[in-house]
Amino acid sequence: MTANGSDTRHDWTVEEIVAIHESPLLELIGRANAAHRRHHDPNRVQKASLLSIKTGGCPENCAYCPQSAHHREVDLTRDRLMDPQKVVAMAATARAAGAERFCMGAAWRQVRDGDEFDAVIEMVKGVRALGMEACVTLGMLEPHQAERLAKAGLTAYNHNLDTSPEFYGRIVSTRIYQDRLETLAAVRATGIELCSGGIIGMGETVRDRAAMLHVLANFDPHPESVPINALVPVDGTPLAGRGRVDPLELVRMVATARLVMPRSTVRLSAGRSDLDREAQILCLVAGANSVFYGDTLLTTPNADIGDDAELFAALDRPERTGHPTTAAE
Ligand code: SAM
Ligand code: DTB
Ligand code: SF4
Repeated sequence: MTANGSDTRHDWTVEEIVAIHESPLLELIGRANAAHRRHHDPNRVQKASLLSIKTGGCPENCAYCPQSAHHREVDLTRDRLMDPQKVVAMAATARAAGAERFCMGAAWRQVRDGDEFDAVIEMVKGVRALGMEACVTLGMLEPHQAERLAKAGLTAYNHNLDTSPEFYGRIVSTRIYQDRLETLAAVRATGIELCSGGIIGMGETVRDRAAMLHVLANFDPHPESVPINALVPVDGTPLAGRGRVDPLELVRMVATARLVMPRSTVRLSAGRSDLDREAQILCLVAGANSVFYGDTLLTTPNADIGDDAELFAALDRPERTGHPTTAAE
């Protein structure tokens, strides 16, 4: 807590964040849950739906990403920008399935003015007209492009820092960390919410994880939305051989993000398909309050819809899950 009693700080040090991350697990989860309950409804988990509106062929060389044109061995079908009407129809279907937020991703290095950007603007307007939150992730943006997205009613712009400034060069060499920060600044200047987080499991250290959270937590205000992804290792990418992360590492990362950015929406993002129901619930107890819902993330499989139905039923009322309770009948 600060002197004025607030637990929202912008002056964290990396050492403090490492110490939080490395604290005894039960204490960490307990503290994170208390922070979560101070600022959020503990029973509310927002469902967001994700759609790849333009797939593959990206000129950037992000080592984790199946959509990079540099990773020729990846088995992925490239796809041109989708038709806005089709995108909005898919958003309506996602809304009917319970999604409140619709996130659209394009495998672009940066936005270019012209027909394709005009089409994205149409998508944003269409999604907003459905009464849903709209988020897009389109790569780097210039201030005037951020302004156009704001005018179209965009709720949030996703642009992940992915890892620490120190480790970043090991993951991407076609752009620098400063490029990411400049896009985030351009977005923030328009009043669009920031959605920015990262990936664990790429070979980074705990200090790198803490250093990424440090950059995010020193934004004032904090990013409204912080996605925490576990690497989905994809064949043909340089990180294909990395094992899956231990679910408890994800719990620690979520809890640490919750403690250093207590008011933000922490999204349990890629990698959920490898977590059993109980590991996901631990992440929710540790402060995650949103998940991506639906068959696929951008190009890789997401958690199974049937499993998610069971997860949400279990969170709601135990007797609906079909698992008998131990209480006397
Ligand atoms: N091209 C844009 C950009 O990089 O900002 C937007 C799309 S990009 C696919 C969005 C985010 O997806 C990346 O920043 C990264 O965090 C995440 N991502 C991509 N591939 C992933 C993977 N294999 N495992 C986990 N997260 C991944
Ligand atoms: C984010 O942080 N994770 C989502 C969303 N923002 C765009 C993307 C995850 C992508 C996982 C790999 C894939 O499906 O291509
Ligand atoms: Fe391109 Fe984004 Fe994938 Fe990097 S993460 S290769 S910028 S689509």
